[in-house]
Amino acid sequence: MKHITKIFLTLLFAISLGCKQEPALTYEQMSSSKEKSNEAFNDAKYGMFIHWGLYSIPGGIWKGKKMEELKGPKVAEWIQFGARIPRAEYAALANQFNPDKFDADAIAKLAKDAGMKYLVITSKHHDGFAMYDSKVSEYDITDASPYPKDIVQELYDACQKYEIDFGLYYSHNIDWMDANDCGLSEYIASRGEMHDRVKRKAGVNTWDPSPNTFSEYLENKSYPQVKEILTKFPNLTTLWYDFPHYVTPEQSHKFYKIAYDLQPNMLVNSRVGNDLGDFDIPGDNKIPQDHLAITKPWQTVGTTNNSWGYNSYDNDWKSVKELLFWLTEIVSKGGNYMLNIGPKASGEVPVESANNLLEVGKFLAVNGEAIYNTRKWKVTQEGPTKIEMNGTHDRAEKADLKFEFTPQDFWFTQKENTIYAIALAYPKENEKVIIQSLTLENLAEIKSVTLLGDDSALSWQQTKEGLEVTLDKKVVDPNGYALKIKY
Ligand code: FHN
Repeated sequence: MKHITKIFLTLLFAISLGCKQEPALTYEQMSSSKEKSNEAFNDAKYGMFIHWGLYSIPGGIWKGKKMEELKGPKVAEWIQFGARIPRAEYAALANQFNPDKFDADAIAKLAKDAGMKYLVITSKHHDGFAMYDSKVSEYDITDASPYPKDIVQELYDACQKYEIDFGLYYSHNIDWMDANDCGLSEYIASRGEMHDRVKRKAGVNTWDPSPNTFSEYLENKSYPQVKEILTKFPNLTTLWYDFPHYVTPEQSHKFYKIAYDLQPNMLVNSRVGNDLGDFDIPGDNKIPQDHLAITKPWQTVGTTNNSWGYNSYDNDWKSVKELLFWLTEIVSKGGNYMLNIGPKASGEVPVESANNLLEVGKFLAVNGEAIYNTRKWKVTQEGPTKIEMNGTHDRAEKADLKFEFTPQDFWFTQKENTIYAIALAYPKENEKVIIQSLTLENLAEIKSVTLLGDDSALSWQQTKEGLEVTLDKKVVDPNGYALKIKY
């Protein structure tokens, strides 16, 4: 008997050695293992953001008051905050949410035809309502609304069909239904410093907070839902956390680790909070002026008008020319552009935004080689037109802003021994353009110059003034062109 016990105990010890827990990876180890995903991110350049939820029903107007007459941010998805709508009253919107015109295939095809390589949709925004069939909370599309289908699942499946990479937005800190005061009191108790944002209680439900604690929200909703969406939707390229102002460094680390443990190759954005994250977000509708200071991959997120969620009275749509400016300015600085659509409550995409996206797509069908898979060059742009964009309201407040460009305006990207020069205006017939950054000393000897989308011969010469090119009436896209310059 003793002999058997001895063997059993030896076996048990051996097994315990084999099962020795590996030490948990550090954040640096997790983040530094994503080089391949970072490269794919930097290649993709352009994607679709979708903000869609119960807020699309009021569309920026609550009991006759527009967002501008309410408190807080003017973007339409903040209407519950702005109008201080009690949770039960806001949740009742779910009873009428029946987007019978939602067509996931059409939206994925729109992204494809727009030249977008990836798509990120709000799985749960600040209002706490899940746009997917959640087993963690019944405050979701399939349990609380008459719409029988799982919106996120439909879009996920459609994106697979069109080979559009898929990502999810999740508001992990702010939740006006279930997060009590969104962690504000813990923040003040533990960190004390009173940022203006904290003094303003930015994003906090102060009018009808849920009775549970913020910690209970994290444990019973936020962490479990993140695990849920990362299990339900495999092979995501992006998890896009947002508004992390009151989470602690430990909580940010936990949100990052949950993502890594379930999908180790997926990128997590910097809004996981507390300086973590695989890629940076310079700001909403913000093009960084100091792009060289950004050491991580980065992404500007932008609206097609001035709101993320559908706003029924905001028809200030970014023109095709403006959208092309945003894209070329961002990509020439080495960033990604994720451009938002805000579907209506019906599920329809506002036609103005869809049409403009499709025109940008036509430009990219001809000139995409100058955008996708490129990297920034030492010169990002030359020419007389300089436009700074510093935020969602910055553009709305710049009434005199015109997106008109000259034939001397060029944006540059590079790929190995090729420079691309992108223009958003043609020269007059037979007028020569001179690209001043492409002198012999600034580049090297140019071997060939071609016009993307047109294989016919192009007259050019490299002089001490730069690269002189005559387009000879060639037009490949009404909104502009790109030169491929090999050296
Ligand atoms: O508060 C949100 C806002 O509603 C929207 O989702 C944007 C998108 O970047 N993020 C937060 C504000 O920065």
